Amino acid sequence: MAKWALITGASSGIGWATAEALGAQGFSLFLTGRRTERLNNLAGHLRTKFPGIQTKLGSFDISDRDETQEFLKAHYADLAHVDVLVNNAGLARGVDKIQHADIHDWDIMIDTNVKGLLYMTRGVVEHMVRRNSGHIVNIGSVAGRWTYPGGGVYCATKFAVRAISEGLRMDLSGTDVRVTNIEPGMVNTEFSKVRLQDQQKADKVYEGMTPLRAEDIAETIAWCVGRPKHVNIQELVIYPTDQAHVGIVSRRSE
Ligand code: NDP
Ligand code: 8X3
Repeated sequence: MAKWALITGASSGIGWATAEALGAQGFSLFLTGRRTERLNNLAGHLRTKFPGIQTKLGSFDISDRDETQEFLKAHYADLAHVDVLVNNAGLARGVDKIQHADIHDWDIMIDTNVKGLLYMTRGVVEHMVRRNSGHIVNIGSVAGRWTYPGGGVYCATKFAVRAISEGLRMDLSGTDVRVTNIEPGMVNTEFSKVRLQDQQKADKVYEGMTPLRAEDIAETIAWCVGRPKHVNIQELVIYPTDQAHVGIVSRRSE
């Protein structure tokens, strides 16, 4: 029987790379995001690269409770077979200080990174508990452990991901369902472009340093998922070598 992984935010960055890494492990893949064309391209690419796997797609806005509930309801039977849920969809919006920030940016971050992750978890974990098997991998961040100026609300959402991961692990105690929180530092994806709404500003974020690649995080996720069932990697902080801490980046060209 096929083993299935559902990856949210698979249309780009870490989610896309994770689809490739889990596809290489023989997982059939349920890929979600808003950009349907990207998901179609990814599914085509994966089926060519890994002919033995199956793919399913879900295009919806995870920050929208009704849309997400509709997806969960429509795919209730499929979700019963999900072995691995990678809660990856997320974003930062803006770097303004709290006293100047756009409240709309806060709503988007909180609704996506916290509420969207919770909706998906609720929809999948009940099946895992029933089967007494499964693995939920949340993509937190170093921003879920340490705060930096202009990042207060994004950091709050990732602190929430850490708390949810810990609370869920406690709630699942006594079952064989595992929960992992991956906490990356700087990864060069579309993240900074989405946050700053400007490609040139986004490029400057990584200037003179070597950031993590999406594949670095994907390989780590695949490794966590591939551990024997009695092993749960609870949390992992992964920085690029050029980043000693949030805000402490070695730019070798300076
Ligand atoms: P990308 O911007 O490249 O990818 C983000 C993904 O999330 C996209 O596939 C996007 O899909 C999806 N997404 C965003 N909003 C929604 C939404 N409302 N509904 C459905 N899907 C959504 O960034 P990354 O790959 O870097 O980000 C992945 C995760 O990693 C995020 O949770 C981020 O916070 C976290 N992270 C990133 C770091 C970095 O430095 N890059 C470091 C630490 C953590 P679409 O637009 O098609 O909907
Ligand atoms: C993204 C990493 O340091 O930009 O979560 O917040 S950081």
